[in-house]
Amino acid sequence: MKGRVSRIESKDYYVLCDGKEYRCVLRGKLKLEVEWKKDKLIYTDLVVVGDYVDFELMDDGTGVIEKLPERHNYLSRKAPYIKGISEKGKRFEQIIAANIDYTFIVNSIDKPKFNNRALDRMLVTAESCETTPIIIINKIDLYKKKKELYWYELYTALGYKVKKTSTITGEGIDEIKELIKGKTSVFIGHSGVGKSSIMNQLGSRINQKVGEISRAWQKGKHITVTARMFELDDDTFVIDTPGLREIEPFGLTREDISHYFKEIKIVAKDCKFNRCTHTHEPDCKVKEAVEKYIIPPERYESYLRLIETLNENEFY
Ligand SMILES: Nc1nc2c(ncn2[C@@H]2O[C@H](COP(=O)(O)OP(=O)(O)OP(=O)(O)O)[C@@H](O)[C@H]2O)c(=O)[nH]1
Ligand SMILES: [Mg+2]
Ligand SMILES: [Zn+2]
Repeated sequence: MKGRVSRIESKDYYVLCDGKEYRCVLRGKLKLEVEWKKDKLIYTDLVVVGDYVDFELMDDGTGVIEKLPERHNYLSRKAPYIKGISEKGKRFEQIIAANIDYTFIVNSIDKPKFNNRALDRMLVTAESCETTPIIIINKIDLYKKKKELYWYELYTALGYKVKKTSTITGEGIDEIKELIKGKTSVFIGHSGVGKSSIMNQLGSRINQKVGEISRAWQKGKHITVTARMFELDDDTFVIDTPGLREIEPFGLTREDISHYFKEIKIVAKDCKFNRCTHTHEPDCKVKEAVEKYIIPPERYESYLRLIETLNENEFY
């Protein structure tokens, strides 16, 4: 039978097939095939949420996954340091979910405060994994000013799709429902920004646990702990994920990073040096454009931070 992995609990893989969820395990030999990799983080990436799998149904109603799935694409990040697993100076890749069309990057206008640096890292992550990012600015009910929201204008002007939402007033939710039709969408963002709250409004059968009113984000308490996929109709899937403290792109070089900052890429071709990093070089058109506010200084700061983290733990 064919299905799609909706959640993973230790060694159990739950697979959606014809509206039913089957509890499956991996065929033993699948694990042997990759045992030489030894690393636990890679091991957990054998089968991930969003994978299409073949499974054999047993008499007791559970299933066995027969072979490793092929992926159209997947959203991944640099795995965090874990003592005893990460080798010195080396960071592994950790897959968040597979076969993704849209990566919804959820931010809140307040509680927790809007974090543009984190948003920029998530944008690079989403685009480098060949998924289309869509920015959500949630908790818009907390924004009382008359003038248009600065961040909404900034990211819209950069060419990104940006949606303002509130799960309290319902603003923007219908637009999200429209966008997700016929697609697989994953929702990422820091803890407490409202990913699960939005998810609960997308389908009547979705009932994800939500943080206590205005407390969860203050304590840095993570309400959602594992990724979970829901089927809204035959070809519409949404995936809720735990609020990760850090989402950094995996496996990118400096050149790659400037490539994903569109506004930097455009002016960078006129820099004096071909391999200009736009940090210390003379005649750098990027730095000039920042001074003239053609490139938003906040974006340039994000770019510099990303380049810095690359220097700290690069293994290319
Ligand atoms: N004011 C306001 N509060 C909201 C809105 N959406 C969610 N919240 C509140 O924000 C808190 C966190 O919401 P969650 O949906 O649990 O956040 P999450 O992003 O899923 O958090 P994790 O699962 O920890 O990653 C809850 O108390 C929600 O009630 C909104 O649009 N406006
Ligand atoms: Mg959640
Ligand atoms: Zn330059």
